[in-house]
Amino acid sequence: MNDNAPVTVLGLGAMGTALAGAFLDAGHPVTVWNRTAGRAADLVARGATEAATAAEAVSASPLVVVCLLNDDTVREVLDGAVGSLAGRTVVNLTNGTPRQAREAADRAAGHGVGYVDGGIMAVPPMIGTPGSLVLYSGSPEGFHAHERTLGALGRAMYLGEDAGLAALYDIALLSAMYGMFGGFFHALALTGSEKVPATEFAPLVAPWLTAMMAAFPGMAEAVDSGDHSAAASNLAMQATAYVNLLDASTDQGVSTELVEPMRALLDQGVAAGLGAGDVSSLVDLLRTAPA
Ligand code: FVH
Repeated sequence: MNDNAPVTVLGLGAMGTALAGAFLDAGHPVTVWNRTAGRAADLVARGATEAATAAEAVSASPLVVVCLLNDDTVREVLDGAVGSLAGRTVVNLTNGTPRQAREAADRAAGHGVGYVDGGIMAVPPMIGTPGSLVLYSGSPEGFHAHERTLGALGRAMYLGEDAGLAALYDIALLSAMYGMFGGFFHALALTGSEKVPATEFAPLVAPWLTAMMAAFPGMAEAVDSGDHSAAASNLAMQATAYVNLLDASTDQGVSTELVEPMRALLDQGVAAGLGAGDVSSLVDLLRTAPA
């Protein structure tokens, strides 16, 4: 596909609007559709064509990028346009689960549609900038035919033919993000209990987390090898110190709901005889079903 390949975008929320804008900036003819009329005005002023129905929008391009609220919404909209979809590639950038992505790929295959699932690791203002990463998996033909066009959105990483992989990576990265947010919010509640302004404390957090993140590669190696014996800060010591985090929170009038689960997991690690090793062994305890 060349730089002028037409693209259709279904869904003009904050993200869909950013995606359509990036395609326009890259010189693509863009057709857009949104359930609620009126959200396309700025894009139309920039050169996009607004379709009256999803089916009409789909008919305009070989590549159909979908960015709607959730999987139910995607199913509803694509079902309504199914007569126009055969022979086209759908790239679904709506957040969802691996199971939903695999089911969508199966449904698409049944209608002769190439299906690529995606996970956007960016917020709308980042789309089209070097900091934007978009994960893809699913139809290799569909992805490679449109890889250059999709490059307008940010760095494109193709994870393989299994349509569920992009959603798996996406959800895993979001899990890491929400864990970080949870820790940050708890820390601000603690310091705030003594009237420390959040703006005064917050600048200490990023350098501390950055220093701790240096341990990630070693922990990942330990998880892959199953050898958690190399521990600069052993699990049993951390389980003991962690009690202070909970006690201090209670003393300061701060809820422990965000930090309790880690205490339970550390205690489980000690009970399982993992105390002398690294905390990376806790990953194994989180697996409740065979991988
Ligand atoms: N925004 C972000 O920071 C994140 C970044 C990572 C990826 N997510 C996911 O992207 C999907 C869309 O997110 P969004 O930010 O565009 O969301 P909204 O601004 O709320 O827009 C929602 C669009 O979905 C349409 N919609 C909702 N329900 C229906 C329906 N029943 N039928 C048809 N369309 C529907 C809605 O249309 P309207 O309300 O304007 O008529 C918007 O176009 C999402 O999966 C994020 O998790 C974003």
